Amino acid sequence: MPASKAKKNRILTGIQPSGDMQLGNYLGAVKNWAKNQDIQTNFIPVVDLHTITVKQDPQELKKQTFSLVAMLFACGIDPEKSTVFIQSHIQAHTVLAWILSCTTPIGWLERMIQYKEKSHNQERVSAGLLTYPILMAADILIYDADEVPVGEDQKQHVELTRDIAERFNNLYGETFVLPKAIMPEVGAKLMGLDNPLIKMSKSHAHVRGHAIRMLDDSKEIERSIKRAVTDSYNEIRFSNDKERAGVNNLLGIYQVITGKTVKEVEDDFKDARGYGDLKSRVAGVVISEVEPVQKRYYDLLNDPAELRRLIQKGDNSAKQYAEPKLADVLKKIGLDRDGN
Ligand code: AQP
Repeated sequence: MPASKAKKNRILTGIQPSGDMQLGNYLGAVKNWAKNQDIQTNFIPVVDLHTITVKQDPQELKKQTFSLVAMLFACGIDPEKSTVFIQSHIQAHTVLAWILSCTTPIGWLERMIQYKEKSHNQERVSAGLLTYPILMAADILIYDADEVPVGEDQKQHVELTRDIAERFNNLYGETFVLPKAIMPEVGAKLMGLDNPLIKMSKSHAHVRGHAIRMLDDSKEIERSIKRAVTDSYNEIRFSNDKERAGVNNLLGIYQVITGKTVKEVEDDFKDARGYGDLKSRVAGVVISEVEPVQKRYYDLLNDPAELRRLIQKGDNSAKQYAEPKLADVLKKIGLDRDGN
């Protein structure tokens, strides 16, 4: 088949409205989704139903959800090429999740590492925390996604999705595509500025000083990077040494943004005067990277009618895939409305 006619891979990749998008979400994920949108078919749900497994302030959740959609477009996701939609607007996801929960053994869920970690030492654990990988499976399977880009922590959930799909296919006949987890390139994982041994996260309890948020102004970015944990070696080079993880992280951020090789990055800093200089140069490239994104974000946020239109467009496009798929599933299990 000529390359131009080859079927594009279908990618499902969600993002939670659990806080302001941080630089790790952008450099490690969203920027790549935008880069690849001509060669793959992207489905990008803002997974608000996943976010409520942990208690959220309702007004804040609503604000974060709409803000995140605007941020995705500001980051270069093109509404003409990718389907961005709000998970809770497509009710077929939750219906399918219920159906799949009836064919999924509870032991499969209890084995999930993330469930064990998140429920550990908690007095009350919601059923949603246990069953949310089934909702994630529904999110993926309802679009016949071929690939799901995930970090190490979510790989097990994609494997579970394959098991869930396989079991359903065995019980009711070929229905679901078995999706593959794909891991992002090494180096695209940003670590916390305050603790470079943990991943940078938007919902971190003390997000200031921990993460660079996409909406931080230049002063805030400079301040956060200036305070970033480093070491006493005063040597600017990449290293796998845990003690040097802070400097490694700053160099990694510089590298992902500039697209340079390890050697080119280290050469750039040959003349640097210590970590102070490293930090101000890293802050400089970060600011140049996020400023145009911020401008596009505020332009869109100041045009709520356009934002609503884009959300409606994404929702409608997602429904065109999700609803017929759910209808097929309902038919297979004997819940369709056809009396014959
Ligand atoms: N630090 C990171 N470095 C590289 N990639 C990252 N991603 C998240 N943090 C980093 C990637 O961003 C995408 C969307 O993530 P998500 O919002 O669905 O959930 P997450 O991975 O749990 O991201 P956060 O910021 O850490 O959110 P909270 O604090 O709510 O848990 C994913 O592709 C993820 O790999």
